[in-house]
Amino acid sequence: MVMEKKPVTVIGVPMDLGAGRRGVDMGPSAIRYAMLKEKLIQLGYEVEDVGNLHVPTPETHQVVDPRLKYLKEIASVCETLGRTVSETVERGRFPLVLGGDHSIAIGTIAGAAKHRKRLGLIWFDAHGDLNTRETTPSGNIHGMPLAVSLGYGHPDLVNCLGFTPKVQPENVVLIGIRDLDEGERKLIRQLGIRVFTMHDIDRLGMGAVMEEALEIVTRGTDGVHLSLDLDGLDPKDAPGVGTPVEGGLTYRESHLAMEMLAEANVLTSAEFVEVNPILDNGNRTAKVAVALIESALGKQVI
Ligand code: NNH
Ligand code: MN
Ligand code: MN
Ligand code: MN
Repeated sequence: MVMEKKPVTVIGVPMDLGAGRRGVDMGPSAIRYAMLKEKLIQLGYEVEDVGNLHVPTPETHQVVDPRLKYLKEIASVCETLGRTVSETVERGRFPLVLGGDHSIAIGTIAGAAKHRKRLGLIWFDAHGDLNTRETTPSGNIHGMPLAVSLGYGHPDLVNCLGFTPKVQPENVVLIGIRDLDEGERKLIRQLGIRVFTMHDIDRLGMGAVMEEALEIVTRGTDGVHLSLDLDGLDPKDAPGVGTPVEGGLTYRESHLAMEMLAEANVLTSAEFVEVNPILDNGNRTAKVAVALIESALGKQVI
């Protein structure tokens, strides 16, 4: 079967207000420098790059609430991002968002969910990103976007684009998880979210994991969003991330997941986040991100 090739719109979000350290703001440039556009054109896509959204610099702003650092600034960027993603969908195009730290998922998912009756969500990450102001160990909003998209968190974040929740727990899967905070474990249990930890992936294999994941995110949905945090991969394969955690997905496991997503032909939007070229080794992590994007958009060996 030939995959439908919707024209792609690349949206850069040089956000680092949600992370504990600087450098992810250079993620969009690093991914572009790794030949993203050229590779997608080679794959047969029409590609439009709308450039980067404006994101304020942390040095020129102040932390008001240390448990929700840069709340106002992040909420405002996410609102703009949500509108940009939503307009991209309205124009019949596939939004491909480049981060930036993971707090931007609040905006991307708002824009993606706006036009769907029900959105499925695949969350690739070492972390759960299910913290709230009450449970966060860091005050960093990049540890909160999945909770926010499910309707839990500060109203300024939860009400992005004026509706909540964006996704239902029964259509959300987490993959690659190996570092959860206590409050996140509680929320997972309370909502009954399907979490594929590294332990599950070791036991079942990525093929079986993705088969079950695809069933969950497509059950009763009319669109699927992929939110991929590069720290889901093992630091050996993706060293340029702000919060590396040992024991992650291999290069091949993550590729297999992307290839199965492409085969299923269900993706309606995607984002690739947390690439930090300052901490990287020869732009390796951005190159991995581009290779994963190619696989998710249908690149095959033969
Ligand atoms: N769970 C921690 C926190 O809330 C770390 C989150 N860091 C991430 N998430 N990179 O993907 O701060
Ligand atoms: Mn994350
Ligand atoms: Mn993470
Ligand atoms: Mn942690």
